[in-house]
Order: sequence, then C-alpha cells, then structure tokens
Amino acid sequence: MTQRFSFSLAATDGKARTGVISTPRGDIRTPAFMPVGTAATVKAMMPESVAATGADILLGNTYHLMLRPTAERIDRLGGLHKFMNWDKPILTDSGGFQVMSLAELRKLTEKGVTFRSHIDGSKHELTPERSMEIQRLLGSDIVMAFDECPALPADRARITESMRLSMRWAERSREAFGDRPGHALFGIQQGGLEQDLRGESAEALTKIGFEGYAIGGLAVGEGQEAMFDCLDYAPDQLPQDKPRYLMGVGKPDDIVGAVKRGVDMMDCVLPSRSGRTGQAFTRRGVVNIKNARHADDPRPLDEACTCPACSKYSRAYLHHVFRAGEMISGMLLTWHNLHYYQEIMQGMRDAIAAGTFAAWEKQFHDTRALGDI
Ligand code: PRF
Ligand code: ZN
Repeated sequence: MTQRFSFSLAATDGKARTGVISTPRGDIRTPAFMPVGTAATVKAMMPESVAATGADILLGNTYHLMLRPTAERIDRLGGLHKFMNWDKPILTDSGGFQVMSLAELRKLTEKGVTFRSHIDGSKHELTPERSMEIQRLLGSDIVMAFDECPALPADRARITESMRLSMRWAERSREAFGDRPGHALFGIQQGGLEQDLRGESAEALTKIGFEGYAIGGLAVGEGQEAMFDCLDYAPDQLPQDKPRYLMGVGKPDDIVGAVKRGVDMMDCVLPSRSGRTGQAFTRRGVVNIKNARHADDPRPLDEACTCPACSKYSRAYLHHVFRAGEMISGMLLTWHNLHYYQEIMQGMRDAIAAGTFAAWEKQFHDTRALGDI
C-alpha cells in the first residue's frame, strides 16, 4: 500500500503549529521552508547539499520549465525528480504568478492567460487544465492550483474580480487534477488585504476541497506590517487540519512572524538569490560580504554556524572570492543562507513542540538587535 498524502499536527503553541506532512517521497517537517529550484536546480547548489542544509522539499516552477526544457521533455526523461537528481518531495507553482511578473504581451481571459516567453518571445497559453497537465508531467508531489495575483496596491474592484476568477480557476484546477493518490493539490487564497474577500476566498476553496491551502497575494509590495495584519486573520479562515502555505515569503523575520500566526510552509528565493549577490543572513542580521571591512577579517561569517562557509572559511576569504567573481562565492553563501534558514525552521519546530515559542522568538529578535560582529 503506497503512502498517501497526509498532514498530522504534533503540537501547537499559541497559533504556531508543528507537524509532519507525509508523502510517498518522504516526510516534510513543518513549519517547513522550501528552497526555490526554479529551473530544475537550486542555483549554485548540488541537490545533496540542499538536502544537507535540512530541506525536506523543494519548489519548482511550471512557468520556467514549460518554456525550457518543456514539461514533455522532462516527462520523457523520467520526471523532474530524476532529471534534477532530487528524490524528496517537490512542490510546483502553477505558473500564473510568474507569467504576470516575467512574461511579455500577456493577455488574461476567463479561459486562462496567453503570453510570450521572456526567453525567446515564443507564444504560449496557460489555463488551469494545462497547468495541471504540466505539473503532472513534471511529477510534482504538491501541485498548486492555477491562480491570478494582482500587484498591490490595487483597488477593491480589481481585487474582487481577480479573486473570483482565481476561485473559478481553482474549481477547474480541482476538476482537471482528478484523483491522484500520493499527490496533493493545494488551493490558493486571494483577496488582497481585504478581510471579507479573504474570507469569501477561503470559503470557496474549502467548499471545493483541497489537500492544503496557500495564502497567495501577499509579499507583493504591501510591506511587513500590512502583511502581518492580514496574517492575523487569514490562516484562521483556512481549515485547521490541513497545511497552510504562505507563498513567496520571505526574510527571516517575515518567516518567524508568519509561523507565529499559524503558517506551516513557505518558500522564497531570498536565501539563494542573496547568496549570489554577496548578502548573508546571520543570527545577528544581514552581512554584506563585499564590504571592505571584511577584507582582513580572519573570523567566520557566523561563529555559531556549522555550515561549510562558516566552519572552513574566513570572512576575508568569502570577501576575496566575491570581489574576484569566483563561483565558489555564490556556492558558499547560498549554502550558508539555506543552512541558516533551515536552522530557524528547526529552532521553531523544537520551540513549538516544547511550548517555548515566545522565548525562542524573543531570543531571535534580541540576537539580531545586537548587530553584526
Ligand atoms: N500565487 C502563486 N504563486 C505565488 C504567489 C501567488 O499569489 C505569490 C505571492 N507572494 C508568490 N508566488 N501561484
Ligand atoms: Zn554558515
């Protein structure tokens, strides 16, 4: 009997939750942070290194993979897991959000969206049905419903119309996904910063029924305070017994604030992208390794960190390889950032299980307030 998709909560502390999502490809400990592997790679990282940082699951992108190398090619080659040598779970985003931020000449209709590729200008169409097909061809373990996400600020009429379209697309996504044991389909709540629209969206999604529920449409320019205000109610509008996934978030303090408010999963390019631009996230805040003050510094980036960048190299070395444009710079800083993010997640999981989340959170903020060494 194959392991089916399931979620079990182990403990709660305030609104924060810890548990496990079980899939045929392995368990996902929650709260979980998913590194982004957009183009079938977490940039600058070998898959075994990503696993070594503590990641249980990666995020992949329908939009990028459908354009290059195409979902059909990945399917012929045995699926995305085999293609990229990652055998743990993969969640794939459904493409609509990336079309809106990356593609050219977009045209949105009830049916879906047509657009031109940002790579070669070729013409494509994404609909709920096609997005489900692509994510099936990729072999995604957690498939996201096809949605639309307006940039904020947007007026209430636009947010309402967009949310209702996303709910009709959610219904079509559910229908097209069908029944696939061991695979999960997550719905995506929209509704901007309007509590009643978020409520209407949650109700529509719950009625359709999904294996998990994402909070979409946040971290799109509204700022942390507005996002937290929304997260004060949005997770509560979604079913208690299913995973809640906040899409595209965020900085370390965003992640801690989201977990505190009842979020179970998150993804963000920040730790990997910043690693390639010389920005490191440490317990004591952000460090820009390109800064001249590191040039003679024999100390590690973070003396308490056990990652390869911190246990084997000095700030002076990391500074040098960044300035020299050496590839190892992006490799080491990405590894450090992903390691640090996973350490935050483990810290939160342990604290929630022990009922000490508030103390953990205070320590997190107090340490950051000290500033870099
Ligand atoms: N929808 C989808 N993907 C997303 C978002 C969304 O609203 C966001 C918003 N932060 C990031 N990625 N499908
Ligand atoms: Zn480190």
